[in-house]
Amino acid sequence: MKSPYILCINPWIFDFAAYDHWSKPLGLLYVAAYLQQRGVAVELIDCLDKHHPELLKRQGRGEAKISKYGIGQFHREVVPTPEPLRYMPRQFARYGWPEDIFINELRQRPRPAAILLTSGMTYWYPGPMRVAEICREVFPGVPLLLGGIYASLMPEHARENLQPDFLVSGPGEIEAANILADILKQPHLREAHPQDIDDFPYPAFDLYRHPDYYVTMASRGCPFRCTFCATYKIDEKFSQRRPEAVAEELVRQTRRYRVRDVAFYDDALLMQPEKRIKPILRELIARKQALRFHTPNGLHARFIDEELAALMYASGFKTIRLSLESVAKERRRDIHNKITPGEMTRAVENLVRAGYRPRDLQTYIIMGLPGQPLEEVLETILYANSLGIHIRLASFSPIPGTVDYQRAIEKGFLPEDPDPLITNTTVIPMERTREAYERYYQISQFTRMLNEGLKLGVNMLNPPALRDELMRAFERVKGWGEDYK
Ligand code: B12
Ligand code: SF4
Repeated sequence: MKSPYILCINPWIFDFAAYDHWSKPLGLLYVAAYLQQRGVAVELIDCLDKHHPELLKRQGRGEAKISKYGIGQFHREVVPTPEPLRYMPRQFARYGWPEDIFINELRQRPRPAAILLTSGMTYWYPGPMRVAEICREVFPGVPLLLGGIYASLMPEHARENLQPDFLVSGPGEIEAANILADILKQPHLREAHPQDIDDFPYPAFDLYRHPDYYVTMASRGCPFRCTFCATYKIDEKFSQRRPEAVAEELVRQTRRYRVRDVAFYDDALLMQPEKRIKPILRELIARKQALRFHTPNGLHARFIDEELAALMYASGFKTIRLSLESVAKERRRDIHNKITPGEMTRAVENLVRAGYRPRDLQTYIIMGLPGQPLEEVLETILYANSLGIHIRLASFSPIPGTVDYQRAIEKGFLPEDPDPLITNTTVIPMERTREAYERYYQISQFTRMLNEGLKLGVNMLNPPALRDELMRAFERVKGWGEDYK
């Protein structure tokens, strides 16, 4: 290892639930790659890495258990539930390595010149907070730079609770290089920053001992402004990369890391389809790449015409999540008219014509917005179920700076200055009572039942179908009570 070097850290997740759905600290990997490109030696500690040899030893495994398409469970240890969440009838856990594995990882390294700590969801702040505490103990005096989503959305809270030496809000490549220019006394790090999004390097997956999949972005930001979304606060402007550059990256990087699965983190991957996504997919098909694509973030279904659906099928899109949010007219107008039920139906028809089964497709439905009636959620669920597609309920997580955050405060659902912990998506924070939680829990169980029915080839809401398969599905529903403690 060259000296001096920079240590990048992806912290634990503290939550009721967490799963590796192509979950990588992509922002930190972009920052790391940018520094590497400028000659800085960089190391990574990812507390969520499932391949750590000591973790595997303790789990009694020779190798990490990886499911279909490269995803899998994080190591989980139950921890005391923080005070504001005690009423929740679920166990709180730390996801990722046991703490001592992390401390040993730090201790066996030479002292870094700086630590670059990233942060995810705002309500996951206990993770970066604990990492910051430990880093200060093991490496006192080493400058700590904090960036990422929590740092971008709640900079004041982060400053107060983590006390980083530097906090970067928003895109971090250039900012981090400028700060490190002084720390490392390398003035060249301030110079020649690219203007074009395609001149930034690929994310530094070389820092992983064993990548199970690759993650990238073909664009940054989003041109929409949905009332519950804070994307505009993280990336103010919407920019898309050149299709040739994206296709080249996918070919090169998946060969380099020997992976077939690729997740796109874009907020608006399908915008301007003729100029962007279609040429990317045509190029990949022409180059005969046997890749599998996943879009954990929702897609704008209105752009999926017959041609795009066919290209998605031919190029290997396997996980397709379409943003629906709500069928209610007023809601749709309010959250930005980004999709109508008619457009959703057409997108599903096009995808089915291209070769997908409806149950291969998934849709996001939002629930728990301030003042949103439960009937609206149920109506949307019924509509999505009539299309035969898998439903993913996304419960509202109020984010500072958004219209719905303000509304939640005005309607008295949220205090003026809430602990971000109570904005956790699992909490259904609008009415913080066990009864409210149970109502929403029932909706989610109902949805699971519909989804389970689709897997069995049964539409649960179609009475003639209520036969043996339905009874089998009910048996499985009973089993789900297990995680409701
Ligand atoms: C991909 C994504 C997901 C993925 C998974 C992400 C993951 N890593 O696990 C999936 C689809 C699973 C997901 C789920 C959810 N998400 Co989401 N997601 C995103 C998204 C689109 C991109 C995040 C990302 O990685 N960006 C890519 C990189 C390049 O950006 P970045 O991390 O910000 O990094 C840059 C800077 O921050 C900085 N930086 C980063 N680290 C560091 C470190 C240092 C030291 C420095 C200097 C700089 C720096 O530099 C980087 C490069 O410029 C964001 C929106 C957005 N545009 O950010 C929402 C977002 C983070 N998600 C959000 C929400 C609401 C959710 C859900 C709650 C939705 C729901 N209701 O179910 C769930 C929660 C899941 C859970 N388990 O709790 C919110 C934030 C919520 C919050 N309270 O924090 C966001 C902001 C979108 C929104 N609606 O406003 N999400
Ligand atoms: S379309 Fe998606 S990313 Fe864009 S503002 Fe709406 S919710 Fe956010």
